[in-house]
Amino acid sequence: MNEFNNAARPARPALPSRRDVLLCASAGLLLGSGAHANTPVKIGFLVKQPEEAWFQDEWRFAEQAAKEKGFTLVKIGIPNGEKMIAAIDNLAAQKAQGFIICAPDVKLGSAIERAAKRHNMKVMSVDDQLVDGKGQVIASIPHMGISASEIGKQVGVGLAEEARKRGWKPAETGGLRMAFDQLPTARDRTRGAVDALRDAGFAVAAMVDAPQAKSDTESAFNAANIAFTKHQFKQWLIFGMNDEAVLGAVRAAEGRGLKPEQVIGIGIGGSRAATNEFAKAAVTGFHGTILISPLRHGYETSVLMYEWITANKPPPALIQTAGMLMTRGNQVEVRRKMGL
Ligand code: FCA
Repeated sequence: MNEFNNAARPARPALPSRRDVLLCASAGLLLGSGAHANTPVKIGFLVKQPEEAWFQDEWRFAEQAAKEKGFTLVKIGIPNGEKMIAAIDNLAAQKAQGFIICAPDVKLGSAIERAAKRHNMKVMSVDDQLVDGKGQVIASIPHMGISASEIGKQVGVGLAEEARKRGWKPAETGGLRMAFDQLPTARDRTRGAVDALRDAGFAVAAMVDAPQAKSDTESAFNAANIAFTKHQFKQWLIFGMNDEAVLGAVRAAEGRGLKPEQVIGIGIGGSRAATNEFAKAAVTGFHGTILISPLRHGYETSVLMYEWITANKPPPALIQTAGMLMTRGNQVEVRRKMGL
């Protein structure tokens, strides 16, 4: 028996009372087809990497929305496709009316849309936009993601500025792109950084790709180690899809004896992974991060889903959020400006 079948549900008389009927009728007018006034709202929030600080922050802000609006939030980690489908089925068994998802693989998009339809649940994606079998974006699933190439460009501009401040010569500088190209947002972010470095006139001697097997710090560490073995430069600019990618590469650089003065790494995220690094007594090669908003991605998506369920108001098809360069020096001010 499914554990969720036991979820608390209000006891109901077999026949609806006159009051229930009236409530139903007015709720039908107010809420459209999606929800019933007496039915508690339940929303799933499914993320691919629950161990990552970014996703924990997203969940924390989603909880805040749940508390404010009075709905139940069901958080489930979905590291692979099998767990993901099981999680969606569980949500349906628990009578959730909708869910927000950052899928373990964006190519699962059509399967996700089918599962949601089958269970009559609403679905919105967050962070990673879903694609169909042909790799086309599924525009019928509302999405909130970061403006990937813009944020990548901010990384590139930040790197070029810091390199100039340090008086680095482009001919002695390598650019390390931590690559995770199977994920479109990761590809767009890192390509944006490459473009900006070029536009900023800081043409490094070589742009080296370090392909990560997975999107975590350990895979980034391994990928960067291979790149550092193959290519030697006096100093390095390091960038990637997120803070974990850049931190892995910075650790690999340290392991190979590169000093913090020889490394400028700028990540994307700005959650605990980055701020822990800034809190270290000694400066490291992790120079900065583009702070993005777990508040918007966690709280706002949850409120949008809640309004879709209760007021039949669908979310905008696409929301792209912005970021700001955060370093050791300006972190307090930047967090405040981003409302965090
Ligand atoms: C992707 C990445 C995360 C985070 C998020 C906004 O899902 O995997 O690390 O950067 O986008």
